[in-house]
Formats: sequence, structure tokens, C-alpha cells
Amino acid sequence: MFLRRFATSAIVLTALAGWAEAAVPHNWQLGLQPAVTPVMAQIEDFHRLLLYVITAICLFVAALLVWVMLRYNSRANPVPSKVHHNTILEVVWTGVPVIILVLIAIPSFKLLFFEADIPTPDLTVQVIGRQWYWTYAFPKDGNFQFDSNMLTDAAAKKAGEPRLLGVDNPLVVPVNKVVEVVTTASDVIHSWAVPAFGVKMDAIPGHLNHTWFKATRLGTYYGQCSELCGANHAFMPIEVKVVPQAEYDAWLKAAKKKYADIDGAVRVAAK
Ligand SMILES: [Cu+2]
Repeated sequence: MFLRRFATSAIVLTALAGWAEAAVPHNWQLGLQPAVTPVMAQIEDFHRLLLYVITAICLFVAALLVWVMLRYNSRANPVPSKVHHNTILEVVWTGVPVIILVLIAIPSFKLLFFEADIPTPDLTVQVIGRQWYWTYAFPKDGNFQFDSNMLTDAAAKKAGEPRLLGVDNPLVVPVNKVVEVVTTASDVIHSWAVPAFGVKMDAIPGHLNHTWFKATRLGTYYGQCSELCGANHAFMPIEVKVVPQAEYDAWLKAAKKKYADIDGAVRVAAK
């Protein structure tokens, strides 16, 4: 009864938390940001599954502890048992955790392979981490690149952007398209992470890492550098606008012209 009530309130809390959230973190937020990509949806499911498993295990261990304290304290049980070995019990308490871990490993590996297996991309974006901003390059779509810097508090307020998350030049991608993300860095290791996409990929100098996302909902999504990279690590946010294809095409056309003169290391890295 208690367990069922606990599970119900956990589900209600999770649902409420999901309902109340937008694409930015909130005070008193419970749970993850709502999933916007198939990968994040699966991460959410896996996260929920693990939450139920660990809740059950914690309750079971706590109940055992309470039972031992009440039943076998010196007053309730003045003559202690001399039993020091029980083969069946040892086999069970070794075997059951092994079975639980193997059962958890199956969906875990499925998810890992789903993330690692990049579908045929509709577009490729190269993400270059720098101290302390991001450069986005489109090596296949016109070979241009631009820098994305955090807005100051005043500029963010004026633009209606969230503080410490809004940037001057956000990355723009079309909705429902597979975006291949190739990460690298020009100085130290950074990490490009957008929670709503379920994406977190290290950006390492002299190395190309690949990942992908397919955003299925329009909107603006935020993330942050997730690898400690120096003094301004906390001030190189990520902003991605997911827009309809037509809007993306218009942005791409304008961006090619706007950023045509900007040159950089991308040509070397892109080929
Ligand atoms: Cu960083």
C-alpha cells in the first residue's frame, strides 16, 4: 500500500516537474529538462527506470535496518545468535544484485548504441570550443563560421534572454532534421552540452568528436560548457534555436553573407 502510494506520488511529482519546466533550469526544479530529441526521451525513460530501481532497493535496505534494530537489540534479544555462515543467503545476496545489474545493463547499452550510431545527417555543424566562447562552423553548407559570445547582464535583459545563458549569435538549426555535431577546440578541453537534447560531447584540441541530435520541437534551448576550461568556464553558454525549415533556409542565406569574411582554423579542421 505504502509502496504503491509512494510510486504514485513519485509519478505525479515527475509529471508536474516536467509540466512546469521550460528549456532553462528553474528554481526548485525537480527532474530533467523536458526531452526535445529522441535520445533525450530515451535518457529520460532510463533515468526513470533507475529511479524506481534505486528507490525500491533503498526502501528494502532501510526496512531491513529498522527490523534488525528493533528485533535484535540487546533488550529484545538478550542472547545473541552464534550463526556465522549461511551459504544460501550468501548466494542470494550475491546473485540478486548481479541479476539487477545485468537487467539494468541491457537498456543502458541499448541507449549507448542509439546515441553512438549517428543517422545520415541532414546538416553538419562544427562546434569549436575556445577560451571562452563557442565558434560554430558550417563546413558543408557554405563553409562559413561565426562566434557565439555570452550576452552581458544588461544586454540579456534588453533582449529578453535568460541571464548567463543568452548569447549574441545563437546556433540555428531546422526542426526534425538530423544535425551532426563535430566538436573540437582551439586551446583546452571544453564540452558542448545541451540538456534538452541529451547531448554532451567533449571538445578536444586536435581531435574531432562526433555526436548528433534531432530536435523535434521548435524553441530556444540552452546549455553550458561542461568541462572545466579556465577562469570564464561558467560564462560560455550555448544557445540553439530550433526553427522551421523555411526560417532556417532564410537564416542560412543571410548568415552566409554576414559571416562570409570571417576566416579561421575551421578550413583546416573541416577537410
Ligand atoms: Cu569550457
